[in-house]
Amino acid sequence: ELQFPERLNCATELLDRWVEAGQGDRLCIQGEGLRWTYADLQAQANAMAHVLVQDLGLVPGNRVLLRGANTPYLAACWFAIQKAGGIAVATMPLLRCGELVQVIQKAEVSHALCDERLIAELRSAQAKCPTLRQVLLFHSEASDGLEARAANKPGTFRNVDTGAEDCSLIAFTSGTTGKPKGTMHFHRDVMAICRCWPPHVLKPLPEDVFIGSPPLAFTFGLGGLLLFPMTVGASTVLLEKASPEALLAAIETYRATICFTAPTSYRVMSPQLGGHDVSCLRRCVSAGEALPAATRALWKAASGIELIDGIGATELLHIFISHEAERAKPGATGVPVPGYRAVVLDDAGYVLPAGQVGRLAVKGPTGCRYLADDRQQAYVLNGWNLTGDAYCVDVDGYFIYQARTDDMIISGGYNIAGPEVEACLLLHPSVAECGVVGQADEARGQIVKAFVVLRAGEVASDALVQALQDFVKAHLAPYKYPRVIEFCATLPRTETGKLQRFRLRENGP
Ligand code: 3UK
Repeated sequence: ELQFPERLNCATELLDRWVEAGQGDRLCIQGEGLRWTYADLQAQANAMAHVLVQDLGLVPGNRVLLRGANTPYLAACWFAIQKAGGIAVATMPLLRCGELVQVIQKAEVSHALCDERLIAELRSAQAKCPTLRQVLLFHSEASDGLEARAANKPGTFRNVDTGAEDCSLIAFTSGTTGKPKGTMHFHRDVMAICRCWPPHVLKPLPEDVFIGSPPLAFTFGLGGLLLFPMTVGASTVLLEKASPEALLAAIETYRATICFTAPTSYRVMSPQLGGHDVSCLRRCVSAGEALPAATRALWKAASGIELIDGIGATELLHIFISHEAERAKPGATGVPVPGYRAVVLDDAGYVLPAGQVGRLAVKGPTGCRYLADDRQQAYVLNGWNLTGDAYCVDVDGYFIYQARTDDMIISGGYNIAGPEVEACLLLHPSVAECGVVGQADEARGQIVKAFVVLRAGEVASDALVQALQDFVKAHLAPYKYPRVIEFCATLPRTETGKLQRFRLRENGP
């Protein structure tokens, strides 16, 4: 059981603590040519907190929209909000006006801090958002921008004495269907994720240099690229653009040691590793979607590093099933992270024995609290979080991912998990990326359809279709083979690297 004091502010714990301990000179954040120590970040956040309180009239409990690509300034804004007792509502940089309106209305946002380069969509949203009283630009040279205002403010600030159960952030799910859901997380939740997965699984050192692609608006990025390095006094590199190519180059430039990104990014980086010196890397973390065994093998062969897989969810804030690098099992996500329990349930809610596929249920120090949303009842049952994933447990207690429960393909009475067929196709030397979905079929209800991106130099042909079908039949139960294969140049993915199966089902690639 994790214990927290009744009063707790995550900015005090993660940021101020280091300065108070005489470690303010340690390197904390790099990016955009900046190199901030812990003391630098603290001074920035303190001055910004004064701006929030004095100039914008922020009071504890106000919800503050944050909008920007990953930069040191965005991180300083995040901590300024925590210091002032506000609630951070970070948004993905690519969100459009309509999506911003939904977030602002749902979270009753009163203040916004927005990177000047992303202001256009927010300005159009503002007209439809009466709760939004104050919008301040950061990363800006404007005379009334955040930097200009912060320049006249003191570098010290007395953090608001927040309660451990006061809300620290509202994270929105990247939901592919329905309206976006806001998930509330308390200051103690922020500290809880820092005490579970990092010390037991990642085991970072104070010398580590973290890097990666997920936006800080995605809790995978917030934890991996900001909270976790600061838990041990390590440093982080925030990249505004983190395409696989840019990430690879940055790993080399910054001599990064711990990398966070999605499986697809490891697949794209693997063949390009030869052109870079990435001997600095010691840990690589994959999350966001299932890690196929072929991708684990590809990255290991290219870099020598065993990927650490982990399943997390916005509802649970961070990773709850994972494995230490030394305990990797190809095809398995891992075991419950210390602090969490996980079981696989049948439809009636009974725990299933090893080998049987059912619904994943998770319980731990963090959990789902949807903001004013009746979908809460469906996600949490008797304290167990139902993530919407189909899993089975093997005889060693490892959790094996199958599919999102609503992505299971039912063909001719068989249940088929698309990701299993994808993992198989990825073992074929011609395949770079693939997505497998169900296609409506009169005779079978659904049939298995694969969208395949070929590796450089490979050519699409009927013979290759046949070869891929035979390949699947030889590795998996033959009824799982894709009856239709369509070749394409790219697959539709979210900003977080997730395959958008609904788009494949509806419109194809
Ligand atoms: C899927 C995975 C298999 C799974 C996230 C790490 O992805 C994160 O949060 P989201 O709310 O999505 C949650 C859903 O994504 N998923 C994520 N990781 C894996 N499936 N293997 C994995 N390793 O369907 C899950 O229910 O966007 C990931 C940390 C924080 C996060 N928020």
